[in-house]
Amino acid sequence: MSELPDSRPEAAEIQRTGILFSGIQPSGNIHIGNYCGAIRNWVRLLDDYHCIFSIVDYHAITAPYDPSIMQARIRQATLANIAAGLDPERCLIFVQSQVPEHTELTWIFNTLTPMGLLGRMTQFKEKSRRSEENINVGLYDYPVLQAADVLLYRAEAVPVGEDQVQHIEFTRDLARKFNLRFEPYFPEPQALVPSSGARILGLDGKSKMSKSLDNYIGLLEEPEAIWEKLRPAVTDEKRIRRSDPGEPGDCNIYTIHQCFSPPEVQEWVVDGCRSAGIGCIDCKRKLHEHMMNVLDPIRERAKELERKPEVVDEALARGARECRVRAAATMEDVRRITGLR
Ligand code: AQP
Repeated sequence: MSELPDSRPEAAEIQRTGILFSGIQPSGNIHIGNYCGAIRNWVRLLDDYHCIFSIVDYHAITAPYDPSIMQARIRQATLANIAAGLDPERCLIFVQSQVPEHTELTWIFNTLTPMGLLGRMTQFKEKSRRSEENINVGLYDYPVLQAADVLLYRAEAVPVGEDQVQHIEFTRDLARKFNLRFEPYFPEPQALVPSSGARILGLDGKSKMSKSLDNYIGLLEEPEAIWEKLRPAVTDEKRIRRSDPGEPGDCNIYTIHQCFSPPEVQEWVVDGCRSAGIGCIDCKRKLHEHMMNVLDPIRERAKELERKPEVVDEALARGARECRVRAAATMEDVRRITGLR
């Protein structure tokens, strides 16, 4: 796993090498956890790699969902990502289920995967605890499909939040196993995690901010709605009175500051919190101001994209077209290597 610095080289120094792949589930509203942990880095890396991003609908259906709104969610996830900076001229964006080779490669990888390993995956254990009545095989097999997503494009880099690192390590092991069992073919991809924002907690300050839990701030929410959520959000729980000193390292609000606020504001938070010179509401007001500096232009671009649906349509059509060609080529090789053709 490598850590991404918060700044990136000048465009002139950049040479595109290798393939980068990452995905996002259309399982609800894209939130600032997705932005800080993943999308922000995807945008930074656009010129460094040949980038492929997927709206992973096969993954999303492993949790209970309403089929009548799935297409709207897919569109909304695509639109939010483009608005956040995924320029479709500089990367491919496609819907996973439009490239059926993802599930074909999953089957082959299933035959190389010990069952016990999948049962021990953190995400599987957490999600099955949350929805006891729907612990389906898809949820169990999620990491294998994710490995197929990445390796179908022979990607070398996978920028993700902290929660997905275990799955990328599993992907590396699977690539190695395939290469040893058959012949060297797949690269062993690297997880790229941001140095700040890799794990944003929900507004409850307990579990990870998630689309499927009602604990998130949506990337495209209006400023007033965001303030209404931010104001009561949990901070360092040891800070009960305004006069109690706090510890920013134990506060989710400070973690979010690290993604949105400049260094001098972060210092102001650390000093003010530890000395009780500022209160939590002062800290949140400042965060809101700096979040809006980043989110206002994203929200404006999203509104513009809503008026131009052809931008999303064309991006997804081109993404599917080009990814089908790449996926078909990999599967030709894989069928030959595994003796299926
Ligand atoms: N809270 C988070 N902090 C930092 N990064 C996060 N990511 C997700 N939540 C956080 C990163 O966002 C990318 C896309 O995530 P995903 O949609 O594939 O799945 P997820 O991790 O399961 O996201 P959610 O929001 O929690 O969805 P649900 O509720 O449907 O399970 C990934 O790179 C992830 O690391």
